[in-house]
Formats: sequence, structure tokens, C-alpha cells
Amino acid sequence: MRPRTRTLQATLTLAVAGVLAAGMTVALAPAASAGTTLRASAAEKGRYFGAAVATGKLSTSAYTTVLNREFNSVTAENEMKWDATEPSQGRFSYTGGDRLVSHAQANGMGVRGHALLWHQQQPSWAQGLSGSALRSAAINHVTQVATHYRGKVYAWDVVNEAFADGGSGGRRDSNLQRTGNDWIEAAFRAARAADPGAKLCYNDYNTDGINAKSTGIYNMVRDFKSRGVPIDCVGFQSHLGTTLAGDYQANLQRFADLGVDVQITELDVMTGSNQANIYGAVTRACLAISRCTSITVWGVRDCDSWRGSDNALLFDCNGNKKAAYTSVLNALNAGGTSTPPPTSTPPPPTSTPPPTSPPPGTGGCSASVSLNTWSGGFVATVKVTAGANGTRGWTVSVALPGGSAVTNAWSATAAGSTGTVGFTNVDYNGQLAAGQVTEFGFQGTGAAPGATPTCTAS
Ligand code: 9MR
Repeated sequence: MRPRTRTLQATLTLAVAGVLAAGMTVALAPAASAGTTLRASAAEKGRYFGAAVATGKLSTSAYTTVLNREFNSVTAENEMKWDATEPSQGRFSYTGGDRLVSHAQANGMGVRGHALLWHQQQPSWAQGLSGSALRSAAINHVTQVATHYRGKVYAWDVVNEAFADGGSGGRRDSNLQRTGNDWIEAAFRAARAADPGAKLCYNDYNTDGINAKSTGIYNMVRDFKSRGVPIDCVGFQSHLGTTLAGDYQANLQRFADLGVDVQITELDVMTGSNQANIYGAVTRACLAISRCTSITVWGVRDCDSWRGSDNALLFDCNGNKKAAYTSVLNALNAGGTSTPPPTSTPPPPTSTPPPTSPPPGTGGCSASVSLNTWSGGFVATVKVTAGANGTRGWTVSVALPGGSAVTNAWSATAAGSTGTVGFTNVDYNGQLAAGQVTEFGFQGTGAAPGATPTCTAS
């Protein structure tokens, strides 16, 4: 075993011992002989191998059989997000998250907390706040949730996706960003105060190589370390297409060299002839870096994935192991080698186009959309702004290109899934005062919508 691996293992053993002392049942010990499951092999290397879990599926035995056998870490796919944990201001709801923690504790798994602050999946009451009211609500949220889960999560995504896509390397515009550039460090300080034992991470996507966005984040982390802002880790979501950046490992390494852990937090890879290779390359890259402490895939079986027909995960819909699984397991068992990722050209940047400008509100509202795209799918975030008369309700029409389909929507109800799709407010976000903004989102397969959506108010 290479010395650096031993060092990490010792560190993790100590960390787990500390956690156990705090009453948490987490075991990195293999659940089967090393080499036969992902969790056993990862634990041998002192790492977590995790999956995002939708707690609703924990009662499906075909799902939990694979989850419990193969993974020693879980992330709540949605249940620990702001809209789930604080549905109305100051009223906290931990049912889903607590259920996942219990499951993890009963099955010797660690828990990654995801995510304390994010511009998406905010409850509507937070979407309606700004300035100091939003800042204090956000910090209170961090404090309350991190306190509730104190001693139960090994790492938190304190802030998720705060950097812009494209070449700017700067922050993304959001209601949180508009409270002042220091909102991220304020969140990290609040999280540290609430749970000093959890590793505090910044988490983002399209950071899978040295590019403008990852460099922007790198500069922030360097600045935080130099000023003593408590940051311990950086999460690389790694929602990947059909190629992997040739400098994937080098990028992780430059962050590790700043003195933070790195974690692969939401790995999934487009189906195709390169899928297994890319999974293997990502696993090898992590193992080659002593500070790369966990790999999490964003779901268990292909049919559990937010990426729908991309078949982006390690198990097929029947729970059978795919070639990608074997590739990961072999890489884990080979362990700690510094084989460079064997891939071709870096993927073209799938940058988010700047939000399109809202059309003049015909019936008293306007809408603009920003996109996160990848080959084969997209997530759209739509901002609805009420016109001079306010709204009692609204419908936003989005024209999808032929072959594209909506697979999931939040904070709005979709009528249909192909062609021109109308998204109508849900009961809590239809009434908007003049100028008030609310947000909803949807995800889809195929090409992203290109045209500006239209908004009709009632
Ligand atoms: O997988 C999650 C999906 O169920 C939700 O509908 C979606 C809402 O935005 O969030 C998905 O998870 C996201 C994660 O929280 C942050 N990074 C991107 C993930 C995929 O969209």
C-alpha cells in the first residue's frame, strides 16, 4: 500500500472514531471481502463510495438491496435542500433527511449533507426575500439545519453552484449573490459554528478540468484559506458527457494542493462506448490523489437517475451491474495508481447562455430562462416577474425543439411534455405583487429550448 494511502486511511479512521465517539454508527469497514463490492473496495482504500438516494425508494427492496450491498455513503438527492427542510420560514421539517440518516446508520454508511444554500430549490418564501432579510434567513437556515444534523454528516455542501458558466470565472447572479459577495464565507462560518465536526465543502458542476469556472472557484478557495474562512473541501459534481477532460486529475490535484479535500459528488456519465472508460478514469484520478476522499454517483440504477434515458449510472434498471460498474470496481481494486485518464479531447464547454431578456409582459408578467445543458439533456431555471398589476396566477409557455421532452418540474405544474409546454404556478407562488419575482424549474431530455418563453398572468 502506498504511504499516502496509509496516511489517508489513518486520518479517516481517526475521523470515523471521532464520529463514533459522538454516537454515530458509521463504519468504513468492508461489508464484504475487499474486491467484491464498491463499498468494500473503497473502504480498503480509506474512501467512501456513495450514491444519491431518493428516500421514497428506501421501501423498494430491489433498490435497497443494491444500495446496501454496494455503497458506504449516501447523499439525499432532494430531502436536505432548503425547500424540503424549511418549507415555511422558521418551520423546519427533517422527515426525509432523518429517514436517510437512520438508514445510513443502520447500514454502516456515512452521510454527505446536500445542500445548505443554493439558488435552486429555495422555498417560495425565500425566493420572495432580498437584501438583509434574505441574508439573515439564509444564515439562520444554515445554522438550524447544520445544528440538527450535527455529528450525523461527515461533510456538507454548504454552498452549491454559486459560480457562473462560460468564460467569466465569476459568480452567478442570484438572490443570494445580490445580498453581497461575502454571502459564501458567511455561510461557511455559520456552518462551522453549528457543526465543527463536519467537513465543509463548496460544490459545483462544469468544473471537470482546468477552465474559467474551476479557476474562479480555485481563486475563491485560495482566498478563503489565506483569510482563515473555514472551508475543508471542494465537490466536483462530474455530470459527464462522452469525453473526459484530459486535465481532470490535474484539476483535482491543484485544489488538493491548496490544502482542501476533494470529493467527486454527483458522478454520472452519458451512456455509450466510452462510459465505462470514463467511470474508470474518474475513479483512478480520485485514487491517485490522497486528499480525494469520496466518490458519489448521482443515483443507484439508470432508472433512478435525473438524466432519464442517458442511462448514466452503474446499474441497469433491474439492478444488474453494467460494464461501468466493473470498470469502477477494477479501478478501486487496482487502487492508488496514478494512471492518467485515458481520454480524448476535452468536452466542448456546455456553458449557460446569459439569461434571455424578458419579453414585454403581455398579460402582466414576463419570464426568462437560464440553462444548464449537457449532451442529451438540460435543466432550465425560469424566472417569472410580475408586471405592474401583479398576478393572481401565471402560465409560462416554453417551446421545446422536436425530440425534446420535459421529464420533471418543480415549483410549477407542466401541461404535457413535448412541443409547447405550459407551466402553471403551484398554489404558493401564483400570487405575486408588482415586480415580484419567483422561480421554477424543469429538466428534460434532448436539446434545450432556444426561444424566450412567454408569460401570461391571470
Ligand atoms: O437529482 C435532483 C433532482 O431530483 C431534482 O429535481 C433537481 C432539482 O434541481 O436536483 C437534482 O440534483 C441536482 C443537485 O441537487 C445539484 N447538482 C445538479 C443535480 C442534478 O440536477
